[in-house]
Amino acid sequence: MTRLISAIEARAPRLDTARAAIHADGGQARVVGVTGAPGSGKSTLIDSITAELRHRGKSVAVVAVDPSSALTGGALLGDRIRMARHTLDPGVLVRSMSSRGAFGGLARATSDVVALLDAVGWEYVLVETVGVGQAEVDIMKLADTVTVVTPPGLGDDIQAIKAGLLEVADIHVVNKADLPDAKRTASDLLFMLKMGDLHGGAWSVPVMMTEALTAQGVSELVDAFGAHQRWLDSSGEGLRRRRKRMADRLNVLVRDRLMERIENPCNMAVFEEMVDRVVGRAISPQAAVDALIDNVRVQV
Ligand SMILES: Nc1nc2c(ncn2[C@@H]2O[C@H](COP(=O)(O)OP(=O)(O)O)[C@@H](O)[C@H]2O)c(=O)[nH]1
Ligand SMILES: [Mg+2]
Repeated sequence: MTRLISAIEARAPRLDTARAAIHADGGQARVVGVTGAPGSGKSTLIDSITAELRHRGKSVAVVAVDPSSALTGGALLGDRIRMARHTLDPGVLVRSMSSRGAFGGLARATSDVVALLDAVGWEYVLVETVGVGQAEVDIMKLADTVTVVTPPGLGDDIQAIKAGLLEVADIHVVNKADLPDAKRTASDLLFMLKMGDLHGGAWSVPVMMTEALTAQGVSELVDAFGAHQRWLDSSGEGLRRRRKRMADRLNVLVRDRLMERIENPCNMAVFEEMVDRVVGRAISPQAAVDALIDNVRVQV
């Protein structure tokens, strides 16, 4: 299992057969994304969510994705220690993913790994992303339910908004509800959600409060995952999202396949010459690309 995940991360060749099997068996897992600023308590919360789901008899795979692992190796180590109480439980699997070794992009490698965990029967797949920005938003696209975690005490400066995460949330969580300002942060979030009316009123995005360390509010949060799932199923939004996801994926796969079929993408001598000519402003980069592509032979 672990070796297969590693192979997928490294985009090993000859995975297509495995992929077909994975696809045929997939589509059962509940994929829940947990995102938010570093330090907001995502990992602690996932640990508590895992305990709650285990209590409800569900198997749980956790995928901790770290786009900047070179800088935050310590954070992942902390996560390992935090999840330690689950290590002897065969109903829990924890896997960390970093950009290192994930050729072709972390979002794609993560989506392959989640598909595999789904196919082999994990009932819940929880995806944590560390860091903020586009990489995080891309990774969250593979979740059925996106949970955005915000810590209190940031005054007017709500991090979810800074990070562009307000819009992607299906569920907002103000974690560290034991700290002052938690209520204020929650009401600020609610206010902004009302202003934005981001989901067109069809799903009213809840703002929940949790204390991840003591698991306060975690059972309610897990209930909210269920409510969101029921809404996805009954509204047709779940199917719409799955379709959109598959369309994106097919696009990427078609592009991959075409790239693989291109022999000698560039004759190095011609390439170097083009670089010189562009640097010397003899030709434009676009003209160089035209010339280089004329050199490409496509296998048919
Ligand atoms: N006071 C308080 N601290 C918390 C709570 N949840 C997490 N923390 C602490 O916040 C810090 C960051 O937590 P972590 O889960 O690593 O955050 P992540 O970077 O978002 O994964 C740790 O020291 C946790 O113990 C909470 O509910 N209340
Ligand atoms: Mg973490």
